[in-house]
Formats: sequence, C-alpha cells, structure tokens
Amino acid sequence: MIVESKESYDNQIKIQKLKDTIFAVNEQLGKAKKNGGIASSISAKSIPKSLHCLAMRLVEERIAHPENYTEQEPSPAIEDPSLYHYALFSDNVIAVSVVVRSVVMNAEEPWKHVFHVVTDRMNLAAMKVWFRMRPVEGGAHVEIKAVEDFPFLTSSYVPVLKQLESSNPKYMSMLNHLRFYLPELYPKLHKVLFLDDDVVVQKDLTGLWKIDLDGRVNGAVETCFGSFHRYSHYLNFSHPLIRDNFNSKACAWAFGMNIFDLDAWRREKCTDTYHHWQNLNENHSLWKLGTLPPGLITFYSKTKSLDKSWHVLGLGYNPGISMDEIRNAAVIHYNGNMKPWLDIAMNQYKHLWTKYIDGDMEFVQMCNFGL
Ligand SMILES: [Mn+2]
Repeated sequence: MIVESKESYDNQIKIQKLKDTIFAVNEQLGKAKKNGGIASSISAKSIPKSLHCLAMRLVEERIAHPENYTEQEPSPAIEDPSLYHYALFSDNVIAVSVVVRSVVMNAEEPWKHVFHVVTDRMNLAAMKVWFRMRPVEGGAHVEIKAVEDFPFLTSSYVPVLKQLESSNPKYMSMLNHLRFYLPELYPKLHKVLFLDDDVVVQKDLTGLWKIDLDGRVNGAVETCFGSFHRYSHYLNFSHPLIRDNFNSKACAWAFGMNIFDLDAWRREKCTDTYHHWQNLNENHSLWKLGTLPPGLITFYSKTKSLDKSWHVLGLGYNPGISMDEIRNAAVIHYNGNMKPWLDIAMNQYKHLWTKYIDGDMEFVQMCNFGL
C-alpha cells in the first residue's frame, strides 16, 4: 500500500508539472499571437519601398517634362451613359493600373469601357503621369480626379468629413467613403460598377450591366454561411436603433465589386439614409469601423444577390480557397491584410495579380516590383 500511494503521489506531482508547462506554453502562444498580429498589421499599413519609389519617379518625370503633361480636353465618352462605367477610388498607382489592365485585357470590346479613378491630392500627379505615359490599350477611357475636384464634398454636407475634423483620420478616410456618393459624382450615368483597388478582373464583365436588379440599388455577392457573416456580426444589436430596424440574421454581402443602379439609388434616396445613420454613429455606438456596416444599413433590402462566381473573396487572408473557384471567378478580391503588393502576400495567389503588372514600364523595372 505504501508503495502504491508513493506511486500515486509521484503521478500527481507529474500531473501538476505538466499542468504548469501547459500553462506556460499557452502564455507564450498568446504573446506570440499578439506579436504576430501586430507585425502583420504593421506590414499591412506601411507603404512598401517600391510603391513609394514609383510615385516619386512619376512626380519627378512630371517636373522634368512639364510640357508633356498639359491638361487635355476630356473625352465625351466620360459622360456617355451607353458605355460601361467603372468607379475606382484609390491612392495606389500600381493597384489601379492592375485593375484597369485586367479589365481591358479581358474585355471583348475594350473601347466601350470607361474608368473613373478618384485619388487623393497627394497621389493625383503620379496617377495622371502614369496613365499619360502608359495609355490604356484597346481604346478604353480613363478619367483621373482628386477628391478635392468635387466641390459638393464639404464638411457641412458629408458627415464623415465633419467627423474627421474631430477624430483620428487614421481610421477614416474620405476616399473610402466616396462610394456613398456615386450618383452625385456621376450625375449623367445610370449604372456604375464599383471596384476595389485590391481586385483582379479575369473575365469580360459586361454581363453585370445586363443583370435585372428587380428595382434594387446594389448588386453584390452574399458572404454569409451558417451563422457567420450575418448582420449581427457587423452591427451592434444591443443598441435599440439597430435592433428595431434590422434583422440580425440578414445575410451580409461584400463591397469590392458592386453593380449600382444610380437611378434606383436616387429614387430611394440612399445617400440620405447613409447620412442619417453615419450621423447617428458619431460616437461609434452602432458600429465600430469601416464602410461595410454603413453599407449594410444603407442598402438593407435594396441589394440583389449575384452569382458567387462573379466575385470570389478572401485572397488576402484565406490560404484555403479552391483553385477551381478562383479560376472560374470573374473577379478575385485580395481582401484582408496580405495584399498582393506587400511582402506578406500569399505566394499561391500572388501571380494572379503580378501577371497584370505593366512590366515594360521603365519605372516598374527601376522600382523593383520583384517580377
Ligand atoms: Mn478590398
């Protein structure tokens, strides 16, 4: 009996030691996870040297040869509602170039496609020089503007601009919220395809303009499965204003590739809805950050679900997307931190983006885009 109880005592000591080890390893894991998260968000937010280099070279080129960069008369195509119009809001020259090239290279009739690029004041010159040096092929049209070129965007009209005056501009940007002003940015147009700058287009997209939206405003791909990506995930349902106006189980959809019916938008006064809720959220009590929550609110019951093959998401965070699904997609979206232009990009998806980089452009070669 003494021998037995001695053994059991030893076992208990071993168990206690094991428990201590597990606890210590778990602590380490927690710390490592936290550090990993911080590192990945730092690499995601910092501007890589090559992007910076490209913008600098482009501006330098403009200063060296101002005679080559005089203002040009805009083409009438810019306002022709019978053409296919894209809205692309970005401060990233190479990303915009990849989106535009990928659309044009896969378009059956590229001359019918019109790109409306809006950037910030700091990147306007670089963006303009790029498209003057590398005009798009196939007769497609590009218009480049800065946010400041739209005088209706004032802090008395736009809640986000007002909120920016009092809060941290790091977490909110006018460029991100421009998507809520499409009918006013393009008053002559009836339909616009909104594209993020972290997408690649792999097919002719003209079918999107022909889809019957049944009077809805927004055509988008839904992202919910099981209990995930429902409205409850994005909005604070413990707040009565949210609880009383929305169904927590409603399926969320994705921003990044949206076909908008601007006439329906004007008729339904969606911009007013957006203003109303963005004002209510001044203290961040209805949702925390970003444009998707106010988007889900603004286009609640005004969104038509599109076939999933139009827009495949997750290439910036999900290593397990099926390659068949990606191959079959009209648009792939690198949403997440691992953008294809960063060092932390996922190797298995990177070539789908780099294949649309304009490798013949001298500055792309000089700036080491790692092609
Ligand atoms: Mn995106």
